[in-house]
Amino acid sequence: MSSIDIIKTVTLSTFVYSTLVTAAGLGQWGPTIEFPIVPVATALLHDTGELLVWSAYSPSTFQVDKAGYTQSAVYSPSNGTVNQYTISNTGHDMFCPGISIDFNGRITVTGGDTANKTTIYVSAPETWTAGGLMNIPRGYQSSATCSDGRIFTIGGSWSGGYGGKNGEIFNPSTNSWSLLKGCPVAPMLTADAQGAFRTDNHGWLFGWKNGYVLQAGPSKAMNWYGTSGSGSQTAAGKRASDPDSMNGNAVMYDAVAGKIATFGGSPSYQYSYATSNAHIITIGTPPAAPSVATINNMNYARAFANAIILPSGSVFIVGGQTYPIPFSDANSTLTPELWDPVSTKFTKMAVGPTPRNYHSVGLLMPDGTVFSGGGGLCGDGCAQNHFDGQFYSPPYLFQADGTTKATRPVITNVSASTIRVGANITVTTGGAVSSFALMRIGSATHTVNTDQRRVPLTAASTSGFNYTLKTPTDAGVLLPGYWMLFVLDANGVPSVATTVKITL
Ligand SMILES: *[C@@H]1O[C@H](CO)[C@@H](O)[C@H](O)[C@H]1NC(C)=O
Ligand SMILES: *[C@@H]1O[C@H](CO)[C@@H](O)[C@H](O)[C@H]1NC(C)=O
Ligand SMILES: *[C@@H]1O[C@H](CO)[C@@H](O)[C@H](O)[C@H]1NC(C)=O
Ligand SMILES: *[C@@H]1O[C@H](CO)[C@@H](O)[C@H](O)[C@H]1NC(C)=O
Ligand SMILES: *[C@@H]1O[C@H](CO)[C@@H](O)[C@H](O)[C@H]1NC(C)=O
Ligand SMILES: CC(=O)N[C@H]1CO[C@H](CO)[C@@H](O)[C@@H]1O
Ligand SMILES: [Cu+2]
Repeated sequence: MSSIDIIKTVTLSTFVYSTLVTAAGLGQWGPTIEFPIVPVATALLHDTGELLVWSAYSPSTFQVDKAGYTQSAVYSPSNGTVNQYTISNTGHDMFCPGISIDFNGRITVTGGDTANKTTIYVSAPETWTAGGLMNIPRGYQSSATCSDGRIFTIGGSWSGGYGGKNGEIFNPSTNSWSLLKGCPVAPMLTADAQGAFRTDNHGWLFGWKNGYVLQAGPSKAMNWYGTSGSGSQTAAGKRASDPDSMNGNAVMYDAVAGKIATFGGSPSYQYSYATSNAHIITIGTPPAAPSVATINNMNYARAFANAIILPSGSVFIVGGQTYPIPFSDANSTLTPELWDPVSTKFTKMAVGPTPRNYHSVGLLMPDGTVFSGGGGLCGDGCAQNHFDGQFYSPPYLFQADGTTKATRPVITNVSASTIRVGANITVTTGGAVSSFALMRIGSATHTVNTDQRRVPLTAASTSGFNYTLKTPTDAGVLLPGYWMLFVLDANGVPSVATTVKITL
């Protein structure tokens, strides 16, 4: 079987916009979309706007080292079609991996059930290709694309043995990994009740200036990892009094200002009370320590939630449990909330019908909606398997009554489809608009999405409905790769995005 033979095509009969009526200001959930697998991991395909999802060797269960292939599916928002595939040619079961999207939009998936492999999704022509083996086998590591285009990873004792999962870096141009002896994992370990198996899981990593990566959690301690030469590590302080916050979320909602928001998590991976804590971390020139502000708490405690940055700068926080237990839907937080970066307040949104906990995902779509899906992978017949997802429409897509769709601003032209870091972009719109944002195309699994990032843009000059926007000059801020360009009107209603490629 080739890497991408279609197994089955399903066109959904439910491809209609939800007519659910919700109160003003809460947003709206669309219909439930069924998948042939549990969507445990996901990435947006930059060329088609389709949603790629995958599980393990099986649609519904997993086993480390059981088999070298992965079940996947692609959902096409334009017509509601789901195509199911088996990815077999790289011998990699990509369950519980690290994911990073590189400067060329290649979705780089590392470790997991097959702990030493790297498999890369390439579009046009779409194919999965083998990357070099990691020096250290890993599962539950995180990875981050760096300002020079290489991909850093650290942690990951869920598979491939316990402990010693120090940093290494992948060079896409040589297709190979190199250990960074100056990047020890020890400073970023949590004090998890399950010990080494858990202490290095799901690092909150952010590629930043000069090849540095900020590790902002989930440990109490934050660190800068430098990736030049043989690597470096510098302690970066603590998130105020936040405890270890495993399976919490951290999102760079304003890269221009160096702003990261963090939400929830629990001291241990499981059987540990989640917090509702929230912080703003402000980063500057590494390795200077960030500043940290403790802000008002979320309405709910959460671990295993997903946090999705919207083009407006608000963050949609969905799912999770107040007391995290893998493969359980007890204590689910079904009410999502929207965080406003200006007031720093959290507002409860429309209740979602399905628990989204361990092994759930969330992702921003080019139409400004949010995909929320998955959860489970606990064997055939397990009630916590959620073979489905829904698109949530935030309040910014509605008029004040909360049900009538808002008229959206329209992008009629963008001056170039490829833009160098620091160059101007001229965007032409169908009418007056007020703000602009680049949103990096995301990937998600296990609460981690190190690809998503928001870069607000300001107009350097305006002529009619032609807006010339300045872009940041540092590749650590505007990480090259594929980004969605949104314009927003005076009411904060976003356009549908135009995808552009940012290059060095
Ligand atoms: C649905 O759209 C995708 C592209 O987004 C296309 O490849 C596929 O053939 C379409 N399927 C049907 C049944 O129209
Ligand atoms: C990679 O991992 C597989 C099993 O997970 C193992 O059989 C193989 O020997 C490993 N390869 C190397 C080079 O370590
Ligand atoms: C639209 O943008 C393209 C580049 O993407 C440019 O070549 C073209 O001149 C623009 N057209 C108009 C009408 O502005
Ligand atoms: C961006 O546009 C502004 C306003 O038109 C201009 O002053 C500036 O020189 C441009 N910058 C670049 C890098 O082209
Ligand atoms: C906007 O730009 C287009 C080319 O992209 C040009 O034809 C048009 O005259 C410009 N309009 C104004 C008001 O500058
Ligand atoms: C903190 C909390 O709500 N814990 C509950 C989680 O669910 C179990 C099983 O339903 C309850 O026994 C706990 O009280
Ligand atoms: Cu997992």
